[in-house]
Amino acid sequence: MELWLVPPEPKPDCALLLVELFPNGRGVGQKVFKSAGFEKPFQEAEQVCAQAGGQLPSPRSEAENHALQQLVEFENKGPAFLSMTLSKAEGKFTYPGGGPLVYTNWAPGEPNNDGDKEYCAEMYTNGKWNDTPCGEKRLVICEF
Ligand SMILES: [Ca+2]
Repeated sequence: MELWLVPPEPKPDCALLLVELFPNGRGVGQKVFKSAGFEKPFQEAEQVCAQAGGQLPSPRSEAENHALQQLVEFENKGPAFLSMTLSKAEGKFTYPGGGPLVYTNWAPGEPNNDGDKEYCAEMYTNGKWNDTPCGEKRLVICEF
C-alpha cells in the first residue's frame, strides 16, 4: 500500500483574512478592526489587544471611523474603547505614542471630562466619541 501526502491547497491571503474577519471584524485600507466580543476596563482592554499583537482602535479618518462604527453597532454591546487617553500635561487627548489627534468625531459637548474623571475615550454605536472613566467596562475591539 502506498500513502500519498497531499499538500494543502494554497490560499490567497485575502481569502484567509475574510474568513477570519467574518462576522466580527472589518477591514479598511491597511487597517483591520477585530472585536474581542467582551467588555473590560481600559487597562485590561489595552492588554488584550497588545497580547494579540495589536492595540485599541485609533480611527484616523472618516473611513476608519465608519468601519469601526459598523462593527460597534453589529456587536450590539454598547460603546467600545478607543486607544486615545487624556494627557493631563497637555489637557488634550493623544494617541498611545503621545501624538496629537489628526481626526476626531466627538459627540456634541464632548469631551467634557465630567467630574474630572474621564481620561479615556469610547465610541458610541452611532460612531460619535465621548470621554469616559477608564474603570468602566467597555466592548474590546482591537486594531491591527
Ligand atoms: Ca464625557
